[in-house]
Amino acid sequence: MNKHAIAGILNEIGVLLELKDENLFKVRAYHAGARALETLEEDLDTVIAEGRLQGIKGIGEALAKKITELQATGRLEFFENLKAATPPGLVEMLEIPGLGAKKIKALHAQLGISSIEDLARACAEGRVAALDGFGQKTQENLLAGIRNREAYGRRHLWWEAFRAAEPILRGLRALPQVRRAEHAGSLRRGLETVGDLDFLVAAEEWAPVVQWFVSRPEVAEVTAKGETKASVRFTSGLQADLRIVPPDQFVFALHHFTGSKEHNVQMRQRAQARGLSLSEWGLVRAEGEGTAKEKAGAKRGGVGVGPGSIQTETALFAALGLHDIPPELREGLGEIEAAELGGFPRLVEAGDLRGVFHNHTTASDGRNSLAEMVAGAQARGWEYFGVADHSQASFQANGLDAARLRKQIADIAALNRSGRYQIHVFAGVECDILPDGRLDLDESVLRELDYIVVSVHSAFSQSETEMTARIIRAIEHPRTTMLGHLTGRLLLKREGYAVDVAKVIDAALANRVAIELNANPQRLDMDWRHWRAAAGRGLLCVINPDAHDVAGLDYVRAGINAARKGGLTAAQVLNTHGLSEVRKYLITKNPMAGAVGVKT
Ligand code: DGT
Ligand code: CA
Ligand code: CA
Ligand code: ZN
Repeated sequence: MNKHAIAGILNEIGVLLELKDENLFKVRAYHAGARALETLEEDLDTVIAEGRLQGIKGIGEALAKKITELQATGRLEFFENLKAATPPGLVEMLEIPGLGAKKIKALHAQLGISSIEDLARACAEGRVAALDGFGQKTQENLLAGIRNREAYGRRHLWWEAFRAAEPILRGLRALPQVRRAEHAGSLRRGLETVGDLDFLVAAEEWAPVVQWFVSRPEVAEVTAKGETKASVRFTSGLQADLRIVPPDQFVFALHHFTGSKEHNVQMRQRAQARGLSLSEWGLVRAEGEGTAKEKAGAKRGGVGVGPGSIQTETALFAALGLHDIPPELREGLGEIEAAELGGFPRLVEAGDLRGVFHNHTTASDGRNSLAEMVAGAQARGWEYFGVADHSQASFQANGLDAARLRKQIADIAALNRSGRYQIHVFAGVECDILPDGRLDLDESVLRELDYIVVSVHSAFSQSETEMTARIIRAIEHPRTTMLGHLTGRLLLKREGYAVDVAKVIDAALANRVAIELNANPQRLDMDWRHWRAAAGRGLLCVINPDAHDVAGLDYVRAGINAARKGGLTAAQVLNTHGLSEVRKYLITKNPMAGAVGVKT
């Protein structure tokens, strides 16, 4: 077991102990131990092998024994027993925003609440507000948190859905009966959350395909099974539909099941206005009323629109007098009107990216070292890589003060000069926007950096007016290069803080500050719905993975999705531009930008 997994378990132990009402010193010792492991710069296996674990600050004898056991066996008896002794309902309550171990303990002791359902009832009956340290406002927030959890519980992050879908799609394509297979639905449209997966297959023989699909090892339940379709629920809770069609219907079915519903309704109306009828089976002349007839017509290749003439979605759109519409734009938000007037520009693609800016290392709360992150970025074929660790106010993320930041700048300079990597490393920071809108670091150190990402990480409950003024003040700082995760939302978990997005966009435009499209699958912030109009006015987007480890660099794929949904072209995204173009942009904020470690 690696140190991050072990740290995770130590934190869990801390929480479980607190729920059990253990002495707070003991509780804190586990959290401190977890932090010590997370920030350990050396290799844990080496430290243990050399018997030096106990000497590390924050790790005493008892903790060292437990860490060693976890590292060697991946299990810890003490933890297993502790988990078994804690009511699962109490642990689940930790998922409600605003509920920590302390409050859960109070609810349990004073009202006998031991599950989320108990809590919902107690809130509805007003019993929680009456408790010491709770009050009316807390009770309302808890109830809202429970409702959110119910509403969100049924959807999944695009990234999770994508990762679950990929191997199934590959498996389907490898079956001898399968001619074509695609995923459809919200996953293909690149929506930030996905209700269920939709697979579409063209095959002449159906039974073996259905059988293969329902017998995947990750299937927990087969909820429907027919001749040409099946629905399953995976152990992860994600559900998936499979539909099989004859090859000549594939393109119509693909378009239909890609949706969205709103897009489909508008497409059908458009077909009707032209005397045609569009369905999942085909595009036929509307004269033959009735589905069965349509279906038969479509099976012969589509009456009236040229037998077999429609083999691609592009041809399908063309048959209705439309330019091609990329799946990401099919939300019924005016894309059909736009496709009538002209073609869409080529949208940004993953291969367009030449680098990324907002990334963390072990210097703050990242899990890979500077060198590991740089090597990872280089392996992805990028030209440049920006390091933006947290600043001092984010103490929970081990943020850097001026002295530590200067040390990192020197490390980056040395790395650039060493010639060890072809990729250029930019020195930046993710600087906290303090509650009053000032930046967390002084000008004297800010001007030594190539760029500055400014982000809100505290005082989330400010009013919309305060928060908007706060962010705008940070944007107006002469050294600010880009704004990080504009609303702070965590999809399916936490709403963003209240902020007037339109005013922030105006300020970013006025100050020529880029806004980040944070590509972390939980964030995708600023939301795609704002991008088209803003970029049309000249707002520069930067797609950042906010990576905390090397694997996190791949999140850019989720960001590209969101950017495409926002209609962005490569030119509108800063980090599709080459190194010299990017430098030109960065020096508008700091004449010394791009100079760290560059020989002059
Ligand atoms: P989701 O799964 O909630 O994230 O969203 P979708 O868009 O994947 O929806 P889903 O799985 O219910 O259906 C897949 C597609 O099938 C949907 O995008 C459009 C099409 N579709 C399903 N039901 C209807 C319907 O009642 N009318 C129309 N026009 N299209 C439908
Ligand atoms: Ca779906
Ligand atoms: Ca579905
Ligand atoms: Zn951040």
